[in-house]
Amino acid sequence: MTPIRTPGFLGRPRDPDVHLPPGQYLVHDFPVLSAGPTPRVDAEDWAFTVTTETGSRHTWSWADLMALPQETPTVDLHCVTKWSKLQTTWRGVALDTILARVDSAADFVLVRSHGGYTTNLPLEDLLDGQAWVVHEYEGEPLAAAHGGPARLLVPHLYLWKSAKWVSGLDLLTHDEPGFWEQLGYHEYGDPWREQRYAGD
Ligand SMILES: Nc1nc2c(c(=O)[nH]1)N[C@H]1C(S)=C(S)[C@@H](COP(=O)(O)O)O[C@H]1N2
Ligand SMILES: [Mo]
Repeated sequence: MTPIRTPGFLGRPRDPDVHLPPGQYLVHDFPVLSAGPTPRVDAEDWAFTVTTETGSRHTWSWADLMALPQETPTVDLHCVTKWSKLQTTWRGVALDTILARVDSAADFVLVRSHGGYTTNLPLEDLLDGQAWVVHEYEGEPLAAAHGGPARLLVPHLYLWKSAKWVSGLDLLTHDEPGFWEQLGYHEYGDPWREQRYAGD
């Protein structure tokens, strides 16, 4: 399994404050933040489509996703609204695995969700064990409110990058702002550098 390199997971002291990026506070519940209604997507109908910069499309069904090697990352979550939740455990497939057979020279990604939500990030932030398409949370199927049947998990960036009800990726040669990024949130969103809004 790919080593997990999420800040706050490996080799850090036990003092909880050390795990908290600037301006964040700890929560022990799991808040739900959604910009619209929860789309109801059945696993049987779920599919994940990667479209490359040349227009070639690769699609994974739910069965395809389940047949890929699964990982169980334990990571910290940091929401731009200032709550952080430590040591959450998920199950899913690394983007390294999903993108291994996709030929692309793209540098940027626009992530797409059922319901129309989008978010953008550099392609390299999805690779090297930094991101997963997850379908279980703490040993249970992922609840619809938290993005079930499957969501993106990119824990080293603010949680708005972790698109719920994920439906695919557009691999792009240029950066294209997503939903919150168009509304003034930071294009990258590193919690350790407190990149909340454009210009931070
Ligand atoms: N599709 C979709 N994904 C989304 C959102 C959304 O509104 N729609 N909200 C984002 C934001 S702002 C946050 S903080 C997290 C919240 O995840 P949670 O509801 O599981 O806590 O989901 C992110 N992913
Ligand atoms: Mo958020």
